[in-house]
Amino acid sequence: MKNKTRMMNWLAGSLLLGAGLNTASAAELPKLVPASPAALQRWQDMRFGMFIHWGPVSITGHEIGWSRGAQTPIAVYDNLYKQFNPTNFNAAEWVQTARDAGFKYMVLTTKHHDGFCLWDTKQTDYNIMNSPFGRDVVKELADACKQAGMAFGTYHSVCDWHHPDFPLGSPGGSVPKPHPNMDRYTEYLRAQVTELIKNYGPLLYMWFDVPQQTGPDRGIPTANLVRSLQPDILINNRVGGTPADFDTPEQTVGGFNMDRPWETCMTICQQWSWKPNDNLKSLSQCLRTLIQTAGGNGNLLFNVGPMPDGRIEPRQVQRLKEMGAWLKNYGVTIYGTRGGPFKPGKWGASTRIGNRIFLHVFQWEKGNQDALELPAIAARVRSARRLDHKAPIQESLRQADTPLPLLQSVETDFQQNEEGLTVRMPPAFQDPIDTIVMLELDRPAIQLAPAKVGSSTSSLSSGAKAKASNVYQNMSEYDAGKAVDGETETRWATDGGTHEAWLELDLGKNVTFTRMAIREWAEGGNRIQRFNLQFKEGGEWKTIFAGTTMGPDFTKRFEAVTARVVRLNVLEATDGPTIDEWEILK
Ligand code: H79
Repeated sequence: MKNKTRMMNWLAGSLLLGAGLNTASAAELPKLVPASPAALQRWQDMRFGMFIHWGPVSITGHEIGWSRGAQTPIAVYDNLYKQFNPTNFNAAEWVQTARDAGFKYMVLTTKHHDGFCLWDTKQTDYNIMNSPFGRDVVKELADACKQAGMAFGTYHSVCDWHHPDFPLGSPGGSVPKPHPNMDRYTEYLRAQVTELIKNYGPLLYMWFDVPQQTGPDRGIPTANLVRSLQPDILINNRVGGTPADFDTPEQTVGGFNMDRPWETCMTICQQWSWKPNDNLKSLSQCLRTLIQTAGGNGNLLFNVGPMPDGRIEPRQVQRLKEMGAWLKNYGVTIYGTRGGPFKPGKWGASTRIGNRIFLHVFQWEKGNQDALELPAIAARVRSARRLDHKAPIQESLRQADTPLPLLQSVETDFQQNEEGLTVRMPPAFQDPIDTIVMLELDRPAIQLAPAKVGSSTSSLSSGAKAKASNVYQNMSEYDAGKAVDGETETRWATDGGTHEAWLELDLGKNVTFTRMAIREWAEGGNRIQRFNLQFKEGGEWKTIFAGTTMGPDFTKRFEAVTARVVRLNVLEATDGPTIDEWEILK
């Protein structure tokens, strides 16, 4: 969290810095030549790309660019290339790994902030041809991609903390250089971009990064140069001074957006370049990230950092293979689809294509473990089928009217009325990572308005009037309402040493409910030892349920109760009871 805030501040700072340097008025600014809509859609259809951060820095195991002048002294960092000899590098092998993982495109760091170039550039000697390896890595990869029908793109850092003309240096672009010349540097950058497109293209896109000192007066002409060299190329929003073609949320899944293309870039471990024993994401994390991204209508650019010997770390290859195995079966629900109409959330995500919606369910209803309640959509659901992949689904499934072979899907119970859609799934058929249900509609799914799942519609207690016997230090930050504000990050808390307490909700009118889900604050441990849940009837409290410990995952189903006022009585607690969220459900 802290790191993210730091990163945001840093990014905002560098953007301001770039904008501040722009002295031209808006009227004089060059206009960006727009992207080809067809090229944008082709790229969006790919959905899943492989990002590769590599260079001599992999020898140290520290972060590319950022470790220069930090963990590694500049004089040491800048000489690493003299030892860089990745003799096990095999472009065809990387591309095979990418194919097996289900990636549709590959993007390599041609030059990161450290300025080292992975291709045979004529613009500087600081490049791979002068390492003991002496092979043009960009060329070999671009060729291998072409051969395999894999799209190829380049990451190219706008800032260059190594180049003497670039005004800022290491560590982290924080140190001014003695003789900067931004005009000359811009020429250098454009000459390199030209080499990349002319000698290694056509490229899927150019992914620029960290446009320090680069406002629209420099960024837009660079983008237009790129476009003039290859009209159907795409450009990300970090070329400087222009959002260009797509947004690039970094290390976080982007927000649902049907209007503006976006691509999340994220590392398979924690570092961009290789780090020994880095924390590898679980298969569930990897797949759910991809699903949430596609469900939000974005692409995922998933990063690996190859080792100094030229191989991608075997455990990373293994994880990628697992993703590929899943995509072989379920790729039909990702590639070529668009996000929505149900917005991604904790519950899961949805994608759509033709007359179909694919529900990817991560979490079934609390206290109603076999159901998912979805908001109303303006289409009739003809059938709901669980994709059950003993056998791979065929590409033909992507046509809306293709009947599904029975082996590959199983009819699923669902109900649709004006209020919404309920899908039921016996727990035995729920997949621990992702249960996929295909809905067949009576019209094209893309027409449907985006709809939010859960919260306001499902919890009858959201926004209820709440009061409590005790609030921690009487602080509004911990008041009773925090248990029904729909946010698990906020909580109702009581003073330290409190052993008994109550929390009362006024739901505004009589409502009927059959379930409750309560999250006791996990970090406090199981403080609640004995409690009951009550409702008021004719001025008297009646008990719905009495329990002992509660914990962060308490759910209860009961005979329907109709009431307006309910309360939680904590009768015994080891320390002050505190509740993240109390949901009352139909
Ligand atoms: O190439 C990757 C990053 O090196 C680059 N973009 C991706 C694709 C990037 N450049 N700037 N930033 C990311 C944002 C700044 C992140 C930072 Fe940090 C957080 C700088 C200091 C704290 C990450 C963590 C780098 C050093 C520590």
